[in-house]
Amino acid sequence: MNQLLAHIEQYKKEITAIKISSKEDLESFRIKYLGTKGILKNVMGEMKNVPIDQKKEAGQLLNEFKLFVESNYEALANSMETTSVKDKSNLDITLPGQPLSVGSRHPISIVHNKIVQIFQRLGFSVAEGPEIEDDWHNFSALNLPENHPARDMQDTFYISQNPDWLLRTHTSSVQIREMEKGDLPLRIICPGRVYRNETISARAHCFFNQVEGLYIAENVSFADLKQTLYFFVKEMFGTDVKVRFRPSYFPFTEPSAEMDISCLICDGAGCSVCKKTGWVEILGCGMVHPSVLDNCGIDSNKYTGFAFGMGIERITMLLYQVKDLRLFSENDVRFLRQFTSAI
Ligand code: 2NM
Repeated sequence: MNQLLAHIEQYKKEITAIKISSKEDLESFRIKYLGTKGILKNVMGEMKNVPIDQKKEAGQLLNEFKLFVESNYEALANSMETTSVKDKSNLDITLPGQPLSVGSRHPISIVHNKIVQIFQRLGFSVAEGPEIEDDWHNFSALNLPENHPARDMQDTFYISQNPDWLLRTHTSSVQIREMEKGDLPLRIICPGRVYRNETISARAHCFFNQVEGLYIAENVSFADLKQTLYFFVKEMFGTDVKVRFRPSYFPFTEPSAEMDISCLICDGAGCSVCKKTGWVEILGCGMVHPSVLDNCGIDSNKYTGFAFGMGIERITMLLYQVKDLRLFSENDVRFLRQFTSAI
């Protein structure tokens, strides 16, 4: 019993004097005193040598010692945590700071915002609609009745649940919805994602982003269309850019046209981007077909309008000289972090 007492006193002194300065020291302490082959276990083992009449007293002593070791271990562990924060003796204030990773807008968002801002200055407001459409809003109302060959121009994803439903192939469906509301005059742009079933390549994807514009009022003419698009192009690509219109065909407009701009890469001299023509196509447009107006309950004898549509990816590729469409949806930060913009 006396021997046990002496041992405990000895260990207590030892423990009180201990100073640790690292996690390793703390762990050594734990192993030495609290481990499975540690001092506490050892001292507990001495219980068997204590005479029966002293066992009660010895048990109390040992319990007290156990609590002493455990509370000391906790205190040391706590002091470790606080000193590691407080101890600034080896803090090197000349080290560079922790870099903050700053995000940037997706190039498609940047160009989307630019386009929206330009048209908002001309009095257009933004309209949105569903990405899952019905046949009427995506096709029939746009002068594309069932079995019309022009439907083949759009490789459509249909929804198996309901043969009338599909993923919109253009945002013209939003414009149909707006025209059906009957609030005239109407001056809107419709940005949004559209879907087409195409083989994925550097120039095609199963989805892309579009901005379509629509202006319906009395006496709207092709001259208004041209002037609006001239303004857009100059704001978007700069005042030096040249513009030309070519006649084209769309079922929902008559007459229809496509608009080209002089190639930004070679300034019209001819390169791979413009396929040596000096011109690149950027949008389709035309005067809204009277049947489309009638389909939406608008009096085509009283009202006329123009419409246009462009792919945001295409504009972005021209503006930033991006060669492969797939870069826009791969989310590779090495590509994305090159675009910084306030908008
Ligand atoms: C284009 C080209 C030409 C267009 C037509 C309409 C609507 F709804 F008014 F009939 N919306 N968008 C249109 C016209 C779209 O995209 C190349």
